[in-house]
Amino acid sequence: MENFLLSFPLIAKLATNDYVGFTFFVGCMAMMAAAAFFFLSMNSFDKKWRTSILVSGLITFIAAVHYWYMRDYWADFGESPTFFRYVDWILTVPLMCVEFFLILKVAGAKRSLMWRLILLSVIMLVTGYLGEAVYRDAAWIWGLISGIAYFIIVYEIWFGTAKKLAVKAGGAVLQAHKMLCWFVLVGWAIYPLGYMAGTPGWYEGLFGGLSMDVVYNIGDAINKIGFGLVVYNLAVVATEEKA
Ligand SMILES: *C/C=C(C)/C=C/C=C(C)/C=C/C1=C(C)CCCC1(C)C
Repeated sequence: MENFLLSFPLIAKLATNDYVGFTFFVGCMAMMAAAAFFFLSMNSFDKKWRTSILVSGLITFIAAVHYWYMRDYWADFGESPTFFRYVDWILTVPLMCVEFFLILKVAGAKRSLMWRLILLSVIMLVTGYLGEAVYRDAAWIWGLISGIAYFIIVYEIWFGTAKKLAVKAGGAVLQAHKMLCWFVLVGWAIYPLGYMAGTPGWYEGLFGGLSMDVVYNIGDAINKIGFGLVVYNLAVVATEEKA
């Protein structure tokens, strides 16, 4: 009996040198903790900010669930859980676009701004998926198209309508917007590096030593939790100012 159970273990063994598996494991825990933190703190804020904090919670919660699956997938098959990865992103990245809209609503942000950002993020991710999973031989072309969509997002929030609204709102909202802009410019730039490390192309070898999944996992932890904390901080400051 004992031997029988041992041949069908319920949990996969994590080798001590499995850095990828380790980052999936820790990433999962970090996302769970962050989600609990955002959900539980939600009601201590002024009504106006609750939806923003709720969305921070949803982003990390959705990621936690996907990390649970990705951790398993990696442990069982030892390969990148590309499908789960992109399902996670296609849900969470648009929600990050919603965050921009929500904090800029005080300055009169329109839904069209939100939909524009969401559409760009979907283009960025779908083309990335095509390059990474479907047309790997042409990965650099799909990566380039994805990168263009990414740059338009960066332009929009740094210099476009979103920026103008942030300036109009001023104060804590402008500060938070600036921080989120930095996350998108620097934090999100981590992903194309992972992509180049994990797909074939002229850039091969440039990032050869890096593991795509480790890069993506670090990017996710920084961006999803960091983004949420910026919004959390805004809610704290704005609620205090009012009190
Ligand atoms: C929580 C997940 C986040 C914030 C994921 C963001 C993903 C990106 C910014 C991905 C960008 C890519 C490019 C700009 C080019 C190569 C393909 C991608 C999809 C990795």
